[in-house]
Amino acid sequence: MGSSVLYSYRRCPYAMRARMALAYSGIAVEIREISLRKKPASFLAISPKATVPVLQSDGLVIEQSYDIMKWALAKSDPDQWLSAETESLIDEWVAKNDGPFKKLLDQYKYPDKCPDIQLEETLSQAVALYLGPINERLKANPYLLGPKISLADIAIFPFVRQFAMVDPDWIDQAGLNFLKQWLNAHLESSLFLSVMQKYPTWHDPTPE
Ligand SMILES: N[C@@H](CCC(=O)N[C@@H](CS)C(=O)NCC(=O)O)C(=O)O
Repeated sequence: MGSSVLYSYRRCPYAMRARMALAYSGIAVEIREISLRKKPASFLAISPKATVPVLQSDGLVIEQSYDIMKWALAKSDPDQWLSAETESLIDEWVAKNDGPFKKLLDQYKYPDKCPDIQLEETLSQAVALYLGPINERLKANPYLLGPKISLADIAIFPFVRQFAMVDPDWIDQAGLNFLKQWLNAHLESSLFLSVMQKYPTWHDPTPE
């Protein structure tokens, strides 16, 4: 395989999950940490939609984090994070995460941008729609789909992490103990820690 490049942003949850899948699959990739305020021309040239992560590999460009994860797992999935039997269920969890839950997360993180929305309402919707059902599932099993880790856990926990970081006491107050345990296990995992190392900001080489 030729060289692969991932345009990334360390704290972006979409980029985190892509980096984790690539690392898990053992795919060598050059991580280019970019500035979201001053995006490099080489990145905009391959992906005018201009969101991270974007993977470039052998002439292929993948512009969606979940697609990057699946691409990586199709190459190597030693612990079977994804299978024909689990795929549609995982897709459902991820769609719920990337759609309605991400919307609530943004409302919660940036309340100034949504002045009409009440904080309590956002929190209760997030619990009813998403965090509560996850907590219920985790009562019986350590992972979302059962006794084994799957792509769903990895695709979702960076977003739950962001939610929990807004107010570190809230998760306890809300009684989401199983969710908290699951989140902490992922945050302490060597996989997560390995993709959170810091890189200097990438700049395109200046033409001679
Ligand atoms: N659907 C995209 C969403 C990616 C996304 O929204 N990334 C954010 C950073 S977390 C971004 O690049 N935003 C553009 C910007 O901030 O300029 C994916 O799954 O990769």
